[in-house]
Amino acid sequence: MPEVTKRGAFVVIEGLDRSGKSTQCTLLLEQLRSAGVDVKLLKVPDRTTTIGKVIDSYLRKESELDDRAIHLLFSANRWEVASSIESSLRAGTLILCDRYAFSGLAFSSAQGLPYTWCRAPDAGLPAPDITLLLDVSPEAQAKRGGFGAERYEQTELQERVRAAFERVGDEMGGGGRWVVVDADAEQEAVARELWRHVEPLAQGTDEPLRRLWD
Ligand code: 2DT
Ligand code: MG
Repeated sequence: MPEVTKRGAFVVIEGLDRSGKSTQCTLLLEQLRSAGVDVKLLKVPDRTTTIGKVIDSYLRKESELDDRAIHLLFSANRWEVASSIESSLRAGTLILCDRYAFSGLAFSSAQGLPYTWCRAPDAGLPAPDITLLLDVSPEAQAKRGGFGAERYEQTELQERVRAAFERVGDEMGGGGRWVVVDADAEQEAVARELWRHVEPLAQGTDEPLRRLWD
């Protein structure tokens, strides 16, 4: 009988702009690697694919698209990597993903698209074992200096996105799969908090892989 091995865990980091999300992903990646964990870092949107290039041009305001059309492209950009996420997890690799379907839900519903409509195209994607939301207050966001020039990088919309993330979190419920982390704290404190949640999953999990939105 072959030895039964654990699959890799699927860890998602979500957050607003200026929440320190990308920095924390890099720190977490380094910490996992130095603990000897086989880990892959993904970023969505992946701006390098054919669909990703259309998304990139839209985000940089070089093109215009209907809100629903861009929402579906963001989702398609996740479906492009869904099977490779799944095979990596089955091979025992931990997948660390910078943003995921929750960003799609939060940003598009904050633009006024119906929430249930926004959920639909991501149904069936591999579900994370844990999602860590880096929650930054508007005050801390402002203190960290100006937003960039991309679409969505403006205070009023970010406040609506923050409220939308709160709704997503409420619907994800308890059970430790959705964790809000205070991202106003010092970088090292945030990193320690993330590690506290990720370390128990670092060596893999026996849990069956779930799908959104189960
Ligand atoms: P980055 O700054 O992290 O590259 O994100 N977004 C992202 C959506 O509107 N829908 C989605 O499905 C995803 C994944 C968040 C670029 C911007 O794109 C937004 C910020
Ligand atoms: Mg950005």
